[in-house]
Amino acid sequence: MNTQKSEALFARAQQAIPGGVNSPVRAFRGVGGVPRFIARGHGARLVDVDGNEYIDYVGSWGPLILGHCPAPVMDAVRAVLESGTSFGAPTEREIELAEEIRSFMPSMELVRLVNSGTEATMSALRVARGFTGRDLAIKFEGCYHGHVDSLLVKAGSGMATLGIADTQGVPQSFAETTIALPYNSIAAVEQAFASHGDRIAAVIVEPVVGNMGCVPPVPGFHEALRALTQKHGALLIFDEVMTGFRVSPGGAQQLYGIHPDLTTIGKIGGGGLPLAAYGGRADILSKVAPVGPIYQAGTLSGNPLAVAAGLATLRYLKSHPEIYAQLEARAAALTAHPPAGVTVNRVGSMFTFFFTTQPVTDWETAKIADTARFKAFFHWMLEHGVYLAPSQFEAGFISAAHTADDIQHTVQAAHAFFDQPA
Ligand code: HOZ
Repeated sequence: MNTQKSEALFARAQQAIPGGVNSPVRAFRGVGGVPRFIARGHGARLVDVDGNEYIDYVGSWGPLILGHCPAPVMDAVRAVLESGTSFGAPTEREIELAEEIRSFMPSMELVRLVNSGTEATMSALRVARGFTGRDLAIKFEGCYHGHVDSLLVKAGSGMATLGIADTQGVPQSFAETTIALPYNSIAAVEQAFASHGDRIAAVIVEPVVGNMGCVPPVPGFHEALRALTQKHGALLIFDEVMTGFRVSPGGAQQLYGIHPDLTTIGKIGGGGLPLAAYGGRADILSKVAPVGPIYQAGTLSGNPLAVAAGLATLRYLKSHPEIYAQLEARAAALTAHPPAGVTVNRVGSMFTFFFTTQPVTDWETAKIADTARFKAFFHWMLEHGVYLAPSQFEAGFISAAHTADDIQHTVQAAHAFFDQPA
């Protein structure tokens, strides 16, 4: 496979951009080699600058549930483009998007639009602290909620991939506001509440983890979080940046029947443009400025192009509910027969092939995966035209643009890897 142009661009990028990338997970550090510089995408395909084409299971790390360049989204963005790119003043479509989000997730009684998942979780946590008057937050090891200072404790995604246990640059006093517990351990949460119950503002959780690879909740986990937070006067924050509109139209909260106090969304909600949101109970969101004393703001919040893309995506999903059955079928076909030595985790169209024989239920069980073997697998798949996330500790995503043939090609390529003589 010719990668000359990517190689040249990567060398040049490193002279101008830290590590040559604008987000660490893009740098292929977990797998080695040269990241592919992308020229364009169409449907389920990515094309790099050397003209190599790949079936894309990254989907911009989750947003592209309709694939690359879906006509309804492209048309919607084109239609608003000529009216102006930013006003810093309210527009009617922002209301429409907030209403649309609420129709998918009724727990989001009031919704504030922001620009990124990080902003959404940062703001939700501030609101939880402001509302409860408490400082501590429980998060789970291997979950990643963006690069919010106090949430970068035992975080997944790029932190897990790069082996950065606790980032520098976060004051100790910020990190001390976070209690990091093993995912899926109800006992650990009970114990934390028993010790610090009256100081805990919130529990923030990826209701299906995507950021240590895909790790589903065990039965009863979310119910326990709901009950314990309610009992102790803390708020339950579902970080649905990845799962929102993905694992079901109404996200994980619909799938598991949980009513969180606050929710963060992003990715699909922005239709591939920079948009995210936080929202939840009206009595809590009513404490946010300008109605209340908790401050949060943004020049580009509710950006017209991003709002148009998000709205078009959500409306398309709403008018084509059959997409979810198709995603389920394609994902089931992709993950049906994992090779020996591989554990597959999947919820809807989120999946991870873990290179371990043990069930993966938390960071302790995820991190024992054979990352050297994953690395060989990743490059094999790339050579065979399949673009997976360049880390063992990330989820893969299927879009409505993936065909049965795409899945078959991917399965065949994967099995060919495992069929090689040792
Ligand atoms: N949540 C995504 C990765 N797990 C974000 C992508 C990024 O960090 O660039």
